[in-house]
Amino acid sequence: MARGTVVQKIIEAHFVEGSRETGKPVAIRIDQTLTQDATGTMAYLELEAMNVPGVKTELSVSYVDHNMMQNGPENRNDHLYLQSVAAAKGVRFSPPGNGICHQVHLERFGVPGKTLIGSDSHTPTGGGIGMMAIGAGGLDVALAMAGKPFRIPYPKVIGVKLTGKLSPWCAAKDVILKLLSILTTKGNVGSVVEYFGPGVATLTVPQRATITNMGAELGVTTSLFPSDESTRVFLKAQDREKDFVPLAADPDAEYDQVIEIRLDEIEPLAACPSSPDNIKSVRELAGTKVGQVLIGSCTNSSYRDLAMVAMTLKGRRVSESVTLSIAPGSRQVLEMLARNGMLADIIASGARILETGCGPCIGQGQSPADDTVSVRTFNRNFAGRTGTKGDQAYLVSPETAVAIALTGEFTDPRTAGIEYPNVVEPEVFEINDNMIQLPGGSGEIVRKRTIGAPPVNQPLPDELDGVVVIKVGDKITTDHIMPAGIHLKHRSNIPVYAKVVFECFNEAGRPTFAERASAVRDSGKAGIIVGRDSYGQGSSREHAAICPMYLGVKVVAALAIERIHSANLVNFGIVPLVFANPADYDSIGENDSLVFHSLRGQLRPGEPVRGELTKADGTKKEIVFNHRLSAEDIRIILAGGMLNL
Ligand code: MIC
Ligand code: SF4
Repeated sequence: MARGTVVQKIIEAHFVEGSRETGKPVAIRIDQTLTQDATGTMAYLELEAMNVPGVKTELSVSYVDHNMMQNGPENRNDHLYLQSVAAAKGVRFSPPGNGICHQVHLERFGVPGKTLIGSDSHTPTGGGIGMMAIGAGGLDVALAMAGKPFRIPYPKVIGVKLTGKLSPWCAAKDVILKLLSILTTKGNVGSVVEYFGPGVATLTVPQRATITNMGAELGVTTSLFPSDESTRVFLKAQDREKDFVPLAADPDAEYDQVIEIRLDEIEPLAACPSSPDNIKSVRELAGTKVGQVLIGSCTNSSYRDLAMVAMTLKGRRVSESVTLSIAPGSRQVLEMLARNGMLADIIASGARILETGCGPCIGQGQSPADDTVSVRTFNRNFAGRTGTKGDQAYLVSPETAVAIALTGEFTDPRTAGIEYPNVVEPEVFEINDNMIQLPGGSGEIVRKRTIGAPPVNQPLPDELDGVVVIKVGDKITTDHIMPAGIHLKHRSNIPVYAKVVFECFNEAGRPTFAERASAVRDSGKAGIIVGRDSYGQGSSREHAAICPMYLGVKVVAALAIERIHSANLVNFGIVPLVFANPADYDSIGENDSLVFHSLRGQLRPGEPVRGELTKADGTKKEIVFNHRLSAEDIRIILAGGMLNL
């Protein structure tokens, strides 16, 4: 077990109860929460359902950054609900236009050594400033706002030792892409990545935040950096020096595993379609034609990133064969670029400026043309996430993206013949919090037609007569389960949103997943989803649990289920099971019957669960499943979900 690490110190300072043994549950006190609009409406509806009069955290902020297109009233209805519920419950509100939750939180609210949970998987961005920042489902965030501790498995600590210094045109993004090539998106559940070593001091807080942000793609609980002189400099520039506290691992700290990354050996990398760990060097891809370049997202739109882009574009023209669109991550950055003239250089080059927010990263506009390559500075390139079927999305650094925008093809920025711009970090950022609304007012909550209450589930039956509604393969992401893009606006209207569960697997001439699952439910049986490895990876969207629950799903059985998704399943009364014998995955098929006798009694911490499989031809077989459920998780599942408790 690791010793003397930063993460252990933060856990110790927030310890409420539980174990200090790796893998065993530990409950920690939560200082801060954040929500964004796409998951936030459910989180606050849940908070209301718990009858919590006001939040108990030190600081809670509700951001609007995902659903900002107003093609129909739904999104604006959500914003008004969020604004009014925040005012009523003691939560600060960051309206559309102020920026992406993670970037704004880092700039204005993050404090080293504090704990933060957010209803978004990229909450670990806060690890860049030395916070223990964790992504969770909306219900867990609502519980934290209600003053409840948050449970995690006591982490295994992966120490990443950084040495040396990045070379020109090689970026923080390349560091995390490198780590993704080593650790991949699978098998890291229950770990925390902690950075240490002499290379740390060479990285600024926004660079560190790029690295911890995309650590989410590793599937770890969180990633974090120590808090040092760079952290103090950043906080001072944000006029928040009083929030600085130093935080370092002990000199003789021990990690469960150590990986060394030499920053001077890092070269420009790209994550190729359709997984963030499908890494190649930009060198190898050189010459591949590109149709679209997008810069922004919570991973890469700090002042430094966009100033570097502006300085590279200055006096040049974006290639006629691509479109370059830039979505600044925060109003702070956009305002600074506007005031110092860099925005003019960007516009003059032919780039398109998008609204400050998530935008194309979550399929809100800018879908690429068919059969074209899209290059993005974002963190996810799961198939279809762009809004174009069969998309080819690559993830790169802003350095690589801007070189590609100028040439129209994959170009190693080191060989593009451009001088590396010398970005001077601002000594003072433009501080303007006038859009952050403080709680207070009449307490009246605005609830328009499209805001529905969270659906109610029944307690878990003892005899669970199940039918396999769908069987899917490896690495099924929450984007496969619950698509975003044009459907995102239905996030607060479960009956409508549930129609598109597993939409990408629907086939012409066959009832949809939603139709098949509701038919099973209406026949009095329980729906079962069968997955393979890394089921539910990606986002924190609890809709990937709520909507299947609404359609009558009671069990998800897979070879491995990702952390946040597994927690969301528990919160909504769905049993997450893991095949004890992986070969049994092959025995099961769609429409097979899987019966669990005395399931309520079978569910005990650390004990297997047995089900009886019956194939269409009548053959029977016993299948044994394991699970990682704690006594508390089981209590929640038996009740049919957290809200019933
Ligand atoms: C994402 O990047 O997929 C999202 C949209 O930010 C999600 C949250 C959501 O689905 O609303 C996430 O990462 O948790
Ligand atoms: Fe928004 Fe994309 Fe970041 Fe998710 S990953 S919070 S959609 S910018």
